[in-house]
Amino acid sequence: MALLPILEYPDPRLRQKAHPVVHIDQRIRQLAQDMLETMYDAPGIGLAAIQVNEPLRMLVLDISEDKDQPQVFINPVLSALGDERSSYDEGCLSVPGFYEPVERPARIRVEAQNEHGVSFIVEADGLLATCLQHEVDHLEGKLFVDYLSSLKRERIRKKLQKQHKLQD
Ligand code: GNR
Ligand code: NI
Repeated sequence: MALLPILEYPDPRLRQKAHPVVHIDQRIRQLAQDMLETMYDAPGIGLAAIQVNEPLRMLVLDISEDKDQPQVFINPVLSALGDERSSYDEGCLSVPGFYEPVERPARIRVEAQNEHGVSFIVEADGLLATCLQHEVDHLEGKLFVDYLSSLKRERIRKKLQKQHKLQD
């Protein structure tokens, strides 16, 4: 098991488009376990591989209260169900310390494979729908700050860049 370092905005590596996972093998299962450990440690409710500098189309999440329901999504395909939208205060482990409301489709469907290569389908609303859309955005190099005004986004970018300079 290993804790992996999480890339932080505005790191350009977060803007890569992630590649499909071709073989779901032991390396991928180990990465999923390390991502879950990193997510629980942070703590967060989701984590995309690109956030730990692995540009692969996979994500982990656990929105359960007791943090005992880990889920692994490999090569997820997401679609909106209906036109209803809902707003949720979003944060991101790659944008630490900032929370802003983001409006997204309220109900979605995701088809993916688990860490054993078994395909499954999830229909979601509420927090799970928000989290899955946030994670699948990461696979496209997209961050929740991209939905904010350029003024808010620039303010966040400058604050984080200043923190990173102080850390170096
Ligand atoms: O831990 C997280 N919390 C969260 C809260 C509201 C909406 C989305 C999220 S995902 C985030 C973890 C993360 O950055 N995943 O990419
Ligand atoms: Ni995130």
